[in-house]
Amino acid sequence: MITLYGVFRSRASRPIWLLYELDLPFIHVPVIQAYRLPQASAPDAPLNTASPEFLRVNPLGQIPAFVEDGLVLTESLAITNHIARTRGGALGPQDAAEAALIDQWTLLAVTAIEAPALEIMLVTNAGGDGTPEGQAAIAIAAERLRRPLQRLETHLKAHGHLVGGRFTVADLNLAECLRYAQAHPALIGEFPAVESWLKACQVRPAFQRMWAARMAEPA
Ligand SMILES: N[C@@H](CCC(=O)N[C@@H](CS)C(=O)NCC(=O)O)C(=O)O
Repeated sequence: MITLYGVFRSRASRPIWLLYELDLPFIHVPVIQAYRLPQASAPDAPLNTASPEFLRVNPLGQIPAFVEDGLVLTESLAITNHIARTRGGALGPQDAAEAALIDQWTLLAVTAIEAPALEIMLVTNAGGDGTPEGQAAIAIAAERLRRPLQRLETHLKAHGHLVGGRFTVADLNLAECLRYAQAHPALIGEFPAVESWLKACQVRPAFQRMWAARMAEPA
């Protein structure tokens, strides 16, 4: 049985979305980020990323973490790709070429998309879009995203999805990294194929289920 550590309001959303897609049972341990707690080391603090018990699972002190049959994985997209490869059905690779393409889009997601998209979300959530410094930071992050987004736009216009003309774990991985940039709707609107693909990913019942659970969790 899979054990997945991490609250919904974290990158645990990625494997949880996939587990819901595949209807796979798992034990969910809602470990929370230590920095979100007033006193992570207090005796009555909930299980968190600085708890000794969790550090025995992931010494890096980050969520998500995945444990199954002695295999421990502590990178969200390594977790999704492993699940997809081993029991993903149509959401996983059907041959070596698809496996390579899924790796390619996953790596693009984490190297070219995630950091600037996250910057946009963090600055916006902190109210920085109302200050000149914040606006400048958002403009720089948006500019960093335009080249990979143009690459995606061209690909999605031609193929509809990232790999194999169907929804796969590659779409899930990339949609989750790009989600942070939705705090800048005008930027996403510059790329209509990306915008409608993202919408299609996020209306999937498994995403909606994950999102409802996330929204129900205290902020
Ligand atoms: N590259 C890692 C990043 C994991 C990560 O940064 N997790 C955050 C929550 S989304 C965390 O645990 N932060 C707590 C900390 O770094 O102290 C992944 O994708 O799994």
